[in-house]
Amino acid sequence: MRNHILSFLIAIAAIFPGSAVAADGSHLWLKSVSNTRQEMQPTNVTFDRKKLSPTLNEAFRALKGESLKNYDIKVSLKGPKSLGKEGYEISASGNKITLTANTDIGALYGAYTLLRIADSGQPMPEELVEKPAYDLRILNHWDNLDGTIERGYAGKSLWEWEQLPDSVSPRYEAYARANASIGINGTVINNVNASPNILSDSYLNKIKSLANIFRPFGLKVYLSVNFASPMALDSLPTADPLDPQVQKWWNKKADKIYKLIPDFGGFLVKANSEGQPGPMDFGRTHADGANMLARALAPHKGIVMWRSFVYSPIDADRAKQAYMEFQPLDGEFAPNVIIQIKNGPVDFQPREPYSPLFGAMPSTPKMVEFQITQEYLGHSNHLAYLAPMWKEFFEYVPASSIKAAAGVTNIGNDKNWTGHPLAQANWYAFGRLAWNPELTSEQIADEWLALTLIAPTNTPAEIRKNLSDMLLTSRETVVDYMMPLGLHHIFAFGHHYGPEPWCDVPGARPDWLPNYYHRADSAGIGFDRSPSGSNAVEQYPEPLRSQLADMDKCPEELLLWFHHVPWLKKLKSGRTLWDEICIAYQRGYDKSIEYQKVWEAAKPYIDPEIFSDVQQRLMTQTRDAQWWKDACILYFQEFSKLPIPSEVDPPVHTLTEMKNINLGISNYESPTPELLNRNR
Ligand code: BDP
Repeated sequence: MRNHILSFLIAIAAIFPGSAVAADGSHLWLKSVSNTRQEMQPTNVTFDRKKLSPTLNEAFRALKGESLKNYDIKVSLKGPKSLGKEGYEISASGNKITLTANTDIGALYGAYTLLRIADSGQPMPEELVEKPAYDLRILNHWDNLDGTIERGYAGKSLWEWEQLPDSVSPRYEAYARANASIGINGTVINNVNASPNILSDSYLNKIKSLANIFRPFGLKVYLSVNFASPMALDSLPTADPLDPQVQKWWNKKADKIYKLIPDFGGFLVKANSEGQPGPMDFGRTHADGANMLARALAPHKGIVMWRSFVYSPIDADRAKQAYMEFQPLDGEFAPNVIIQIKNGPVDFQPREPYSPLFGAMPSTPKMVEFQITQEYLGHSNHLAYLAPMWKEFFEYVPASSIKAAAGVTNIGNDKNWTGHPLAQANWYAFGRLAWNPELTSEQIADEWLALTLIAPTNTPAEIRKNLSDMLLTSRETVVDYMMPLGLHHIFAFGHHYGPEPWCDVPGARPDWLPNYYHRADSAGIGFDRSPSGSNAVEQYPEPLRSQLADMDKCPEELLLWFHHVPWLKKLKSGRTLWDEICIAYQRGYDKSIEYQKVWEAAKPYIDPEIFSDVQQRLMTQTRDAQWWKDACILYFQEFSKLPIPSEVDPPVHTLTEMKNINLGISNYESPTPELLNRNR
């Protein structure tokens, strides 16, 4: 009997990589980091240093990983200057590997790379030289001090503020390690809708203890700050950035922070946006506000990330507003200010064109803000692998034209960190792309699959290929069943989960309501942003501007973003717009069913707990895809008055049923499967 159990366990271990550790997703892609600290006895890993820093000790742990045990690894900290602060060089011949870096953190990044290569079953490269594309690769947590997370769908905040600084969760270190292993080197730990209290002495002491844990992993702490903090915390009569008392307050605050956290990174600011205070409350500009904070941080080498997510109605088209507010300020910002711009001009929609602001401020450092958490992509109920979306951005915005990349994280205190087990791939992909935007979505998906879900050596190639295709097509699938052909923002009010193209909330800002965006009427559908409409295309450079402005040349995936198109307009396929819309909803729905089949076929190779978790979520996704399809087709049909094409399944719900769905959840909650069941 014992033998049977033993051989069963061995068989399991062969199927599930690293299954000596819990297969609940908590280890992310790092199942095989060793617990060994540097030993006195001879080892296959040696350093050209006697004493290892905490960072090098971490490198040691990575290099002692099971899959590297047959290699003889030498680490040298005498690398060429050209490797910079974070780069490394790997050379391998037979079972001998040399890892060279200038710095401890460079060696740590190299160590994780070696582990990744070995763990994912790739061949050791003879020569590999790596340097990150950006000096700053940073996560943005939208975590509130009460433990809730704005737009978070994986539990509560990781930060246990009540217990800090005296007691620290082991997850803080695991979090830092996971980030370092994919090259992330900064974290803004609190919500951009920032509580002034984050800058109070009591919180700064708690943050210090987090920073101490993150430091060996090269992960710097940054804070979102409330622009009116001097008024809220110390009753100053104003937060006017040109007032010397206000400047003094921030200078003192910065000095205090750096005393506690000498390598503190800097501030992230959401100002004069969605009710947040800012310099414009005092008749000043974004540049006045950002530069005042920049002056306080400059002596300590800190930076200000100033967000451009603003949309005061200075034009009838929300998509134009950030550009209009910021472009005139080009060149006015201090050198340690970076403007943080969302990838698209509106707000993290399933598909947006790139924000034209990226091309409009040549004399200002800029960084992109991606959203990893799936606020507008089915929360943690839907599969949407986002690397293809971010790669699409880089097709338009040269990676070299920006200075940094930020990702609004999808991490919470759920055991598996991200709610949907496959959403871990998005955290992973963000880190990998911020390090190297040249990587392909496929490379990253395959790496992640091999490191987490499936053991390459035991999983048939066809299964691996189907899982990889499932990830790679998943974002387009969501676009298809939610908002095809450039439709955008037709979500339910507030929680942004399901469809509500009909939504009308008396008194709400018009640009928070779907019909502001889809503009369906008897003539057609879509937002005319061509010269005959809002002329938002004007903000794009030629020749793209003319292409976008022309209904016949505009990329079809963005058609309804830029044009109000007649229902019967013939598209490239030869079909009418109406038919294409219906077919896209069908295609998205069909794909969601295909994913269930792909998943089912992979069952023998996937850990059972993860298998059934994902299976449940894929079922929810299909149900939601049906909801989106029926709701949108039936609603838009009221305007088009055209029949649903024969290749599209007839709706299974009535429009009235769809309109009656009321999830009864707040802005920041995600509906549970039970709730979705009850409602349909
Ligand atoms: C929107 C979110 C809102 C955020 C805002 C922001 O709905 O919760 O506060 O973006 O980025 O997407 O500031």
